[in-house]
Amino acid sequence: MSDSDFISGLPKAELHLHVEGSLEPEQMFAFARRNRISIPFPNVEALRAAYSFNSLQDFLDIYYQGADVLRTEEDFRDLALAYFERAHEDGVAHAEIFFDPQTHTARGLPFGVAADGLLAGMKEAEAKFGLTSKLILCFLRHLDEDDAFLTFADAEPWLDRIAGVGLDSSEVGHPPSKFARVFEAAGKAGLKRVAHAGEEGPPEYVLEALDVLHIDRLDHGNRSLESPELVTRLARAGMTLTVCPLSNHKLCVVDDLAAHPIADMLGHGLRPTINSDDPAYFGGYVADNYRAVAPLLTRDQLATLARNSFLGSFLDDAAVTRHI
Ligand code: ES4
Ligand code: ZN
Repeated sequence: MSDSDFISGLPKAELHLHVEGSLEPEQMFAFARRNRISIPFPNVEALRAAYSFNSLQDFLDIYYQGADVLRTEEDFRDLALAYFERAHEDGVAHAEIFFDPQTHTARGLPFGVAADGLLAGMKEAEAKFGLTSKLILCFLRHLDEDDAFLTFADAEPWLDRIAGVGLDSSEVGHPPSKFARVFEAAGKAGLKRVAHAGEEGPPEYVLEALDVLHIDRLDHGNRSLESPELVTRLARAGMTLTVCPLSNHKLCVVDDLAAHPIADMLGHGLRPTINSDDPAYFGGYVADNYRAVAPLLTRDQLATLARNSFLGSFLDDAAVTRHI
């Protein structure tokens, strides 16, 4: 069996997926047409050609602009369902997806347009593909904590359908400690907590995510490897890292996929998983991300990464056992 078939056939969970980052250029044009909005690119090819980034901020600028075509519940439902269909083809049995409500409420959309649309897509994906999912509300860290609290208040009627909170957007200059109080409130409300840390930011930001935000899972975490003490701590805690190889390459977090630290992470006793982050922007869905690092790994290690994805999920123990 080829590596590629082996990878597609591995049952896996996807734990780091920004649903707005699954908006394909073709879909962007289709939503723009249906909502009668113009896009500042003449066609799909020109848009795709703009997907060349030197940093996280370079990417975020175009990503927030792209999300402007999402206007209705149906848009969010269609977006989610298209992602789940593609993920299902890659052998994804369970997905925990991020959304950025502030990107949408700042444009005047009520919180429920995104939330109800995504929840409808999630329900349909379970019925159609048997693919289960959970929804994670991400706070934009370039905005202040008061704005995050307003968003958390908006989310109140939906909290029974939201598994956790996360923290994303521009990392450097916006340390996890900026969101200490809103993460504490989310914890008290019984939500799981995750945060992007150590993507571009230093190991100290990962420490803050652990000690101040009390995270249940670490998104990216690459720069943890610069601190042996932190690596030991993450390994001892059994902390799951949601690693995104194609994203790391496209955003220049790693210079060369052949030098991706995924094998080191496994070697140090960490619990990494493989994920696609923003597949429409970074050139591949989850199986493509496994394929990107497959030359660095044995088949046993690839299977360990897939198993880690269920162990690190927010599924209950019985469901995890059914999957692994
Ligand atoms: C993101 Cl790769 C990445 N990092 C931080 N925030 C994000 N939002 C969407 N993709
Ligand atoms: Zn991300």
